[in-house]
Amino acid sequence: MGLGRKFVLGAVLVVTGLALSAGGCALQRLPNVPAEVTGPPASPPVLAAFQSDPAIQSLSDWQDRRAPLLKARFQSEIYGAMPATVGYEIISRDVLEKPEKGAIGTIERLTIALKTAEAGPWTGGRPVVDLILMTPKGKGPFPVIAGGTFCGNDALLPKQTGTRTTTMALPPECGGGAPGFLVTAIFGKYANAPPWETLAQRGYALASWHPGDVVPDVAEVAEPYLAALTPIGTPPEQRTGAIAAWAWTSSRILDVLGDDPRLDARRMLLWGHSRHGKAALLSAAFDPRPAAVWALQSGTAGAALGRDDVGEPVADITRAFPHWFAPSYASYAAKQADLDIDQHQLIALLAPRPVLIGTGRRDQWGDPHGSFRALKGADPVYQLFGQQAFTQTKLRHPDGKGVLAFYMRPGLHGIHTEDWTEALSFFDRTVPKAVPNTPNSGLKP
Ligand code: GTR
Repeated sequence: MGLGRKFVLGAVLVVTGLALSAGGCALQRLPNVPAEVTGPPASPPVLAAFQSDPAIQSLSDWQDRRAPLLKARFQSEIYGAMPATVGYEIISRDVLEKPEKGAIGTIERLTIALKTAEAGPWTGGRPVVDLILMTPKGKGPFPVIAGGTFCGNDALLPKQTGTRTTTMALPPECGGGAPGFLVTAIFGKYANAPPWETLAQRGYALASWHPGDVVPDVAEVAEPYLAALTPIGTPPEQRTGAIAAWAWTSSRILDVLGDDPRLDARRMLLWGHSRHGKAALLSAAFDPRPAAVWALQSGTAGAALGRDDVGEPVADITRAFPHWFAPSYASYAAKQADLDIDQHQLIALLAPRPVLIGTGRRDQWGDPHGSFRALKGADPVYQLFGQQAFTQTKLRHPDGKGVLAFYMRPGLHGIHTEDWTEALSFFDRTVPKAVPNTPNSGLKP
């Protein structure tokens, strides 16, 4: 290496180091949220009369009347219309790593075309999703942990660095090619890629895809993709938002995973961080197949209550990310309390399936307390299904009892070792080790 290049490299390292320590110190000064739960209970009470629907007295009242009403309301007021389910086609399947001696399992790349009701601006007219599927060695069918990646799947494939796995526009957070070490220094060791080897050792398969292959996470370019996914006849203020499109994408991926005999279709577990946590919750609210969900720091329009003015306001989220939502959501910007639904009702739509909500003590924007109270607010519906009540009172770790669980780890917004440790022990505890071909009791929605 010439002297000039050494100098440039040195300068880059020094500037990066300074930026990281300045940014890191500033962030570490963000105050902790209180150690005890604060704030009012979720409203409206989940079983109370809602609009013209009388109070819920039984499980069938919930399933037949209230759940469809809430689904309609979440679409019209927050997320926009869910796209129509049409089907998928596997265009290619490449084995990137075989379970040879020493290898921990098989790594495959699938290219999947999603059929849509209408042709759209995607190359070839329909969305094409890059899916990386990692299956452990040994005899399945394996439970599979499925979730979206922020910036494409490149970081999942350390041996293939340099491959650009998406051709879609990426948001600025993806750094326009910023070195992976910068991203992981700020957002945690697992910001870009789940700990695949640990998962494999624990007997889980991993499915990761890039939701931005369907709707790019860039407000300036997302609209034509959203328009193409919006069912014909939908009022303009309810056009499909990107979170709904990504939730729909999760369901299409579950179509693929559910058809794979190496995977256990009754143990497909959805997870997501932040915006993808919002999408994971929404997806499972509309799709009975995810057997459990882990939403990490999903915040506003995720697990956090929105009517209490704590955490990220509707005004901010709809200004920064107008493409994520139905245009109608922005009309609540100055009057959040006027929205007659809240996120505990979304979580309740997942009942009786296990839900783990993860938060960070310094992530005020993600509203840990509002997320805890949302679980509490959803709990009466879980009890209707005969599930053990959500009795957790401490924020730090789940109490290891019910299927609703919460944790708050130290630190900021990101994905760290502790998050995966909490998630795996939750999945180990709540998702039965199914014997192939026996009914997976307790998990059926
Ligand atoms: C933030 C946004 C949050 C959260 C987060 C993320 O900028 O305000 O709602 O979704 O992005 O996805 O990382």
